[in-house]
Amino acid sequence: LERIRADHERALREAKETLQKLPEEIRRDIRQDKEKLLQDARGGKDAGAPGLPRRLFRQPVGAVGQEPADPIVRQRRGKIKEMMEHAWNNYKRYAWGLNELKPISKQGHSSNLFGNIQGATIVDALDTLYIMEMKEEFKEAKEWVEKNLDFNVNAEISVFEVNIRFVGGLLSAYYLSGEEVRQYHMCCLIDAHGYFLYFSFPQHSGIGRNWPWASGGSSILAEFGTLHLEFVHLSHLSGNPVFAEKVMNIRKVLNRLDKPEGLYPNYLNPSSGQWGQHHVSIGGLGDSFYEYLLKAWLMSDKADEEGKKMYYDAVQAIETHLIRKSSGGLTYIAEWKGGLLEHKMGHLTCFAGGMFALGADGAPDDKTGHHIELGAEIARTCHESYDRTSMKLGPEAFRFDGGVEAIATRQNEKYYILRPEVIETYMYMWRLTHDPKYREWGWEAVEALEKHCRVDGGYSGIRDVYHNHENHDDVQQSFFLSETLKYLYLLFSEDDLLPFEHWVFNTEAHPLPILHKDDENKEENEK
Ligand code: DMJ
Repeated sequence: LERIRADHERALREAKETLQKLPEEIRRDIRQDKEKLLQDARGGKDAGAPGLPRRLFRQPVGAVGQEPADPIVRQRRGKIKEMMEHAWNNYKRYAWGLNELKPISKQGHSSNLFGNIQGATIVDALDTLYIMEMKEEFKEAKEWVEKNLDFNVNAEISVFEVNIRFVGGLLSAYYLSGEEVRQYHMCCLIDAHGYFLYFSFPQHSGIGRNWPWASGGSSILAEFGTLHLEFVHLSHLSGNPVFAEKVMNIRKVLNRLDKPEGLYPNYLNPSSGQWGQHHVSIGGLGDSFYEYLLKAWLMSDKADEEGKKMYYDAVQAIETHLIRKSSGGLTYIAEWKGGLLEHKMGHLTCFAGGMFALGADGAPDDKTGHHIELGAEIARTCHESYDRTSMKLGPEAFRFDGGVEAIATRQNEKYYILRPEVIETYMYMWRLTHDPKYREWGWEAVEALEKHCRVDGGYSGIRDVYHNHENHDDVQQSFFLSETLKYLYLLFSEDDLLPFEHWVFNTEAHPLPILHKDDENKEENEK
């Protein structure tokens, strides 16, 4: 506690000093810090060329796949690529270089999640452009990144969003495309390194603050628990273990804490180290924490035993306390509020179907089949949540109480903002079972997106999916290009495109390579 207090005081002192500086002085300091970081990452003054990774680039497996053999599947996949072209071309035309597009008003859209960092759609879309073989577009996106992407900003950002979209997006683009952009991407990552240490770990040199609404100044489970995949790769590429160490420490603290009924509350107070309100959710505020436990284990080529144990223990507790079956036979994941269940499931929670199926293979006590089954049941429920609306697109949250099942009852839960989670689950279920219904359900979503979300200027979210007429929200979210369209494309691709034996997807659908033990050993021996 004393150390934390001293660190806070130091951060406050530094903040005060910073506030007294002129903007040019702040920019100069940032530049100097950055140069120092670059130098440290290179291993001292004279080592290596600027920004080059320490590791040799390995040709990725399955960065580009074969054409689907079935003509209908081929044609459907072609249609999804055309959707990507429509989204991209309109972003390019009306909002180039800005974070997102307003497809109705045909101008840029800025959200405060990224501070004044710009270009979220470009960075989020890089890898989708690459795997869809949109070569020209990838080239122009890459050039924009080289010339314009600037983390040299003095602003408040969401660590979570910038990590999953920008750091994840740049890492994937690097791992997929290699040589071409290696030098620059590595520079960007080193940029991100520095500022991530600033933002995520205030005890080092920056200032961090929590969301004012989060249970008494608490930090949020899905935010501090969704850094592992990216940070492990930052350490892997730079040779600097500090990034992985930091995030593994977060995990250790969580592992040691007492958990109510084995569940992880969404809020943790960073000063007291105690849980805040005992709210548990596999949707917003909790979701990707569970996802990253599983995927960290998979990404480590199944070496990360701590991640594995925490994941399967958590799933056990979720099954016991949160998963329920409705009287109509739909399996859903409720929210837990201090022991009481709220029988509501968010669109965000629908990702869990894919997660259960992906983790099925390693499930303890012969539960592989059971976890696949759980994934299939969640997929079915989420499909119902789409099917029971007029527009065949799912609401933000749906309920299983007051006589309804899989239907949104509150006006403020009826919107659809181009989210990917249901399609993500179809993609995992398809890859892992090859049951054709998942492609059919995915195609239903394509038809609904085309009918209701496509407008002249791109794709827009919908304010009420139970209405017969669209009321557009006028935002083309960057995750529509990075996730929704990518998962659809993968659903209609052969399994050789980004095969699961070689890649894991971060929570924004950016593929990161599995760090195979054999490759690591080979590299060690070659040194
Ligand atoms: C994405 O940014 C990520 O999938 C995140 O984990 C949750 N929400 C959005 C999309 O819905």
